[in-house]
Amino acid sequence: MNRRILHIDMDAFFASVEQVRDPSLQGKPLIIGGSRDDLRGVVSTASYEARAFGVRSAMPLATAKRLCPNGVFMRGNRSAYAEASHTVHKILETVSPRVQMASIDEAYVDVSGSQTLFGGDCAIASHIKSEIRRQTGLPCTIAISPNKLVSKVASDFAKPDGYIRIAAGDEAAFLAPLAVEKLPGLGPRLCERLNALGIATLGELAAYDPSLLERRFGAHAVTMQRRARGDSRCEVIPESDAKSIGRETTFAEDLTDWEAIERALFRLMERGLSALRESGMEARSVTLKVRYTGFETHTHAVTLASATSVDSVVFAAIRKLLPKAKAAGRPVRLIGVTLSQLSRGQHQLQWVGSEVLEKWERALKSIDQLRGRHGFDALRSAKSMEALNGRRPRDSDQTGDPSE
Ligand code: TTP
Ligand code: MG
Repeated sequence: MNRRILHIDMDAFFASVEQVRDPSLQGKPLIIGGSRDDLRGVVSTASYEARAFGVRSAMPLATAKRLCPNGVFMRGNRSAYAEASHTVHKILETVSPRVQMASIDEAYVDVSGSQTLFGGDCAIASHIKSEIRRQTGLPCTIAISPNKLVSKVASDFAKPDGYIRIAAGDEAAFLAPLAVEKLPGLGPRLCERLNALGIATLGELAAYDPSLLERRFGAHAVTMQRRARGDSRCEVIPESDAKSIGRETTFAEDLTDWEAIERALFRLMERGLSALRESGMEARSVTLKVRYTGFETHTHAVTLASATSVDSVVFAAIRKLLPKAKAAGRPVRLIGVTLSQLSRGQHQLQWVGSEVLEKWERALKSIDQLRGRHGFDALRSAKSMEALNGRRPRDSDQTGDPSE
């Protein structure tokens, strides 16, 4: 089947919402994140007029003030952004039921089945863009290609207020002239190493001798080259499809050593949480599953105060469940963890004004990127790291219904 995946990203989202709320701000350099005198804050986003002065997201407000002394500075209004995001989500669902909100202002839509109804990619994009303008007044950029990866890169390329379409078979040619930095998952350090090999563009990366690349980057080289050619098979996962994310492992022999069991458990949790963040979601419920010798299986669940994808919060919750599992005093055959009561992207609303959470988000994001590049074991918490030194258990991943 000819897959067509749409990626949409709102332009200068928070700033654009403010410009609609107060039209006198239109055409002005607008900086969201804090007041002009806020010495400690950072820029959430800036209007394209402010970007012309070099202002960027995550930059200290003090720097933004220096670069753009005549800019308008504002703290921002979370509920207005949430409302606009919700309206966009609803509009996207009128085009296809397969909508995955990837962040507050970004989504993927599988429009493969909507082609005949709307009359093709251009008609779909044009319908969405004009409906969003009509209902919210906001500009956005849309890309449609055979997969999520190429569409994500392409929409960035077409910003602002743009539309771009990449036909099946043209993925590699589209990516070829772009700098390696443009491919999600290739961070600055890795790009430096690629540049040092004389690889500056994605075309050069795709054409590089695979065995030489593998010598430098290990097994990850294959994935890197595949992605550089625009080959990616990730599915669009609508919120309603993902009810839980579970990870479990069966030990080669039944274990009584709880130190070893816990190490395996923490490793599984890291993997589950990483998958959760990758799909842009958060969990409110954590379930510990233990199967003892003889197949008797117990589950212990805890509901968190609020949904999260932050490792330390989930680790703390599961630690409280461990004494119950140990109390049985029996050898353990299988251990597992399930994250459920999933919701999408709520944490991003808390970005405004929560510096601590923002730092966590960034740290976890860069960890996930490193894992994407060098394999999951590239970065591990000290606790789960020790699991590698012992036997390597058989892990299994499941995403499905928690009631199974
Ligand atoms: P982005 O889509 O990355 O940025 P943007 O929509 O402002 O601009 P564009 O897509 O046109 O390049 O992020 C969406 C919103 O998320 C952004 O408007 C504000 C918020 N945000 C932060 O609060 N801090 C950040 O560091 C980033 C990158 C975004
Ligand atoms: Mg955006």
